[in-house]
Amino acid sequence: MTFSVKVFTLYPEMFPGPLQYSLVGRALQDGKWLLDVINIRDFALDRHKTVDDTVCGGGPGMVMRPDVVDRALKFHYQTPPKSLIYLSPRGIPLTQERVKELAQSASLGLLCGRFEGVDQRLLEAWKFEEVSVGDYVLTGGELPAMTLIDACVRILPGIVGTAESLEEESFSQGLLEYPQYTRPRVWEGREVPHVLLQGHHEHIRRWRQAQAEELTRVRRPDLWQEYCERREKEKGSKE
Ligand code: 9D3
Repeated sequence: MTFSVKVFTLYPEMFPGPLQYSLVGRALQDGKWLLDVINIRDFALDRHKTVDDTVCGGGPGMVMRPDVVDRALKFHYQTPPKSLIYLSPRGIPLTQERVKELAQSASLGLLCGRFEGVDQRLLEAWKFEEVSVGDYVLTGGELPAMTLIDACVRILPGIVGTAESLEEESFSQGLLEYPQYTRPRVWEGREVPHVLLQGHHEHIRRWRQAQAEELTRVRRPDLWQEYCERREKEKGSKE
């Protein structure tokens, strides 16, 4: 089964963009996933190709017209796909858990907003799920759509790197990654930590675990809290 993605956007030229490179780009070339980019402006009704209008009730900016976006969606779908997502700053934050679920779907429909966003009635009529990529403000949904696609495609079955990445994720136990080193052994006076050069695998494992825990505690108190709670529960269930 091929993972098929349709992207509805006012900036189709932005695609495939970064998605043509590296692992994800090779998989696209190899036909392991399909990308269909739809220019919403092609579905405008007037000779000026208008896609937006002023905000009802007043306020700054413009909103994408529901009738134009609806025509684009209807042309491509008889029935809405199971995963129809509007990338939106007020969406539910994207998580690896959700990415894993989305990567299982056969087809993914992504609507990228511009201006102040899309008319609410269109979102309700098509039962869009709203997804955000984080608490900062971007200029549109295209980069978030690419982010979501990249996250899904890298874990598709049969993509090189999948075996290691899934293993890595089960190993990481909700902690940030430990620091990595390569040669040369000394670079500009900085040495690779001694323990990594001794070949004592149990010592290496314990050092990496301690590093991961310390990084998580300092940088991500939210993850550290969850990790500590889960560790307590697992200890309890063993006794
Ligand atoms: C005045 C209110 N603004 C919301 C904070 C309006 C607004 C700003 C930016 C509406 C849309 C956008 C464009 N952003 C996206 O389309 C977007 C986004 C983001 O800005 N941050 C994180 N995730 C996402 S997903 C789509």
